[in-house]
Amino acid sequence: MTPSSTERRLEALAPRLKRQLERLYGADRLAALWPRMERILRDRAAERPDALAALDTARLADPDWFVAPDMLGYSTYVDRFAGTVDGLTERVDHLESLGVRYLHLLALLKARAGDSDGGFAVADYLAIEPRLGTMADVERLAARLRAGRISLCVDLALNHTADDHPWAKAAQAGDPHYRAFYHVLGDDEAQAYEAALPEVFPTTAPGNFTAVPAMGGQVWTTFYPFQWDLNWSNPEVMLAIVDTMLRLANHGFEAFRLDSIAFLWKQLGTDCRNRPEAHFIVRALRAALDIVAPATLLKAEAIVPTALVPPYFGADEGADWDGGFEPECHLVYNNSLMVAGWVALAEQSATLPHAIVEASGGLPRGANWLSYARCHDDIGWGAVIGDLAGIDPDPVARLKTAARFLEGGDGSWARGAPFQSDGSVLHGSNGTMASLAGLEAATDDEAREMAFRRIALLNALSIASGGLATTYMGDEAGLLNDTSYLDDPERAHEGRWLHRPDMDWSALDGPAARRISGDLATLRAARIASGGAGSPVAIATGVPALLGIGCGNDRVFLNFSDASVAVDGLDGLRDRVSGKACSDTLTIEPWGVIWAGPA
Ligand code: OTU
Repeated sequence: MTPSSTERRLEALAPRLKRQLERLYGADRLAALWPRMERILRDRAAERPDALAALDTARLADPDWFVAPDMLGYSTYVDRFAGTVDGLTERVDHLESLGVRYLHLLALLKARAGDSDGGFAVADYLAIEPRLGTMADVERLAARLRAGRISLCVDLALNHTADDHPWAKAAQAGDPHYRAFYHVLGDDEAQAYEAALPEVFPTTAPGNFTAVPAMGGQVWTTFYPFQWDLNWSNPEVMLAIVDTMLRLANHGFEAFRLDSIAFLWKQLGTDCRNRPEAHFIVRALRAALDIVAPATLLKAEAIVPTALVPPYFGADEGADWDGGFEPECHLVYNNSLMVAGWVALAEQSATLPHAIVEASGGLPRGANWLSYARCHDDIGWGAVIGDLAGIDPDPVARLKTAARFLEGGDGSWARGAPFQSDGSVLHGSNGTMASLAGLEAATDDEAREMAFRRIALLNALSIASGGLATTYMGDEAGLLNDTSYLDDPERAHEGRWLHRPDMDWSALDGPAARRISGDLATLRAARIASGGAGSPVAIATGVPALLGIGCGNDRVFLNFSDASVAVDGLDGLRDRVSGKACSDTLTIEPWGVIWAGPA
């Protein structure tokens, strides 16, 4: 990087960054803060390796580079996939065979000793988990991936550190500088906040505070007691995290998954989620990244009600600001679409995904959804209550019915399990894609065929909706629920391990893997042929179980029912799934997909 290109970007984008910092910390504090921020930006820019600076230049010239029909992703724990980082480097060919262009590695950074919430209790943001390898190994992996046009993504869990992170340890040792990195409250104050706070893990980590004698009060712990929420109202946290993020970008990470990003700002009397200041923080991070490492993507993980999700792409700041649109994240998980797909499968109705596809349009330039059918977390049902409220007078009852079905209720082909509930309240459900879709329970060829179709149906929803469609490790092979976590005292309490099996490399040659991966390849090829990526378009079908999505030049129809349905008006088109010409009235088989494009 020539110093002048950083300086040019600094000059152009400093107003954006300053504006957000001023809103968060006030003009007085900004004056002292800014020279320190500038120093971090310049120092990290000076360290940026040439290969990454070249990527910056290339991507600035092509800001939509990741909104592409062939942009498919993969997400995995390193150890469960390949043991170590080096082991993973040797398996990149598997990712290439799937056409993956984006790889999200979970639990890569050094985690807390003992239970670490699957790596989401980070003990050192700048070190690799020692069991997995070293930063040098990761740099080699990143270079190998880059050569194969695969962007490496790492989690940045910015809401909390582990209780054994050096900052937390210094705080416990009485260092006032680091104590102020966290929220320490008196009992009454904590109780006053608690009154308006929901719980993320009500059964395994009830409440949002943990009494820590060494801290002399209640430490804010939204998730597990060993995950200490950072106090973002302290500008020192902002400086430390910007510096950390830019250092990681210089190691070759091309994307950051901003974990639990909705939780960053606390405000008494509110649920402390999705606060305006949380958005200002993300805008500040984005501006810093755009100055120093503009090749790098930000991805928001905001598992919140549908209507509150699009703001994580950014917003127009309005008349008092001539800067116009303030970007936040390039990518945002389309959690609601994922949830809606499973609801549709359970209730054999496309009503909910239709509503979510409609709500998913109109993306800004240089932005896309991250779409997916499953991930390492549970399927949390709450996010779509608002969408269903417009469709059903009792959305919670309706979602409970869908959840119970997927959890294996009477006569169900699904084999899931309730998460953080005994099944009587609405929270989340666990299970691998294959087990939830019916493969585990299938005892004959007919049932297996239906399970394969349901898996392809949800993969089609993810791919046809135009997002960066990401497969969770093992789902391409149809891996089933893994109950071995119950024998491990550190994991037995955490039901999400049910769907985090070890990769079964021998299964890749088996019939399930060949069928599922084959269907994935067909869908990928169809999307590439359609030219579609980015904002999805909902197509009304008039048939309750039939979802229609416009993808590029094509129209995709997904049959969410165990009965055949007919679709008209496709004469002259070709179905990219079967390869056959479409007749005027076409029958879509149970759980089938038709991807109709120009012949
Ligand atoms: C994220 O998820 C991670 O994906 C989880 O694996 C972590 O446990 C958690 O953060 C803490 O770091 O609330 O908005 O219900 O959906 O915990 C993000 C389970 C989150 C997840 C939820 C979550």
